[in-house]
Amino acid sequence: MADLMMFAEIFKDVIDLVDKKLSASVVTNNTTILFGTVKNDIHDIGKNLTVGLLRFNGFNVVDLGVDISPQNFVDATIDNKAVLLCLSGLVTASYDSMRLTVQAFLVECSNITLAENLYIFSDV
Ligand code: B12
Repeated sequence: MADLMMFAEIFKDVIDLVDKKLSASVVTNNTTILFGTVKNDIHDIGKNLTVGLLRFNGFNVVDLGVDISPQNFVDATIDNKAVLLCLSGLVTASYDSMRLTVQAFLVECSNITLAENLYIFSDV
């Protein structure tokens, strides 16, 4: 566990450094991916790894952080015109949060303008 936490800290610092060096120039397409760990979950090592790798491969990734509510995901998807939503979560409680997040999109879709094709991926 200690080794994993240490790795996560180092990886995050490396990503920050590379991000600063490459800045926006590494973004090679306009596809916006929204990423976040769902409500009631604070695990983010795997999320940060995946976000970093997507950014290195030219995607514009908006990382919302951890413990994100369904409504926050909906609002951020609209604000950022995201076409891909990635939900991360490791604890059992995150199953419910993911379900509620997808439900929130189904409810909101009927009265707001979402990206025409929104794809939702989850980690579970
Ligand atoms: C590190 C860790 C922690 C750290 C988290 C640090 C951090 N900043 O993330 C700390 C110590 C804080 C922690 C806290 C807790 N933890 Co914890 N934790 C772990 C541990 C050991 C490793 C998880 C990890 O980071 N793995 C490494 C990463 C690289 O792998 P990954 O997350 O799977 O990510 C990969 C993929 O999933 C993918 N990915 C990630 N997101 C997404 C999204 C999409 C869309 C896609 C496609 C892919 C993708 O990318 C990664 C690259 O391959 C696991 C046990 C385990 N072996 O998994 C327990 C574990 C997840 N924790 C657990 C628990 C219970 C907790 C606590 C509730 C403990 C407590 N009582 O306080 C709290 C959580 C509180 C909360 N509300 O969230 C349980 C969950 C059990 C359950 N069924 O609910 C586990 C399974 C341990 C266990 N066996 O009991 N934890």
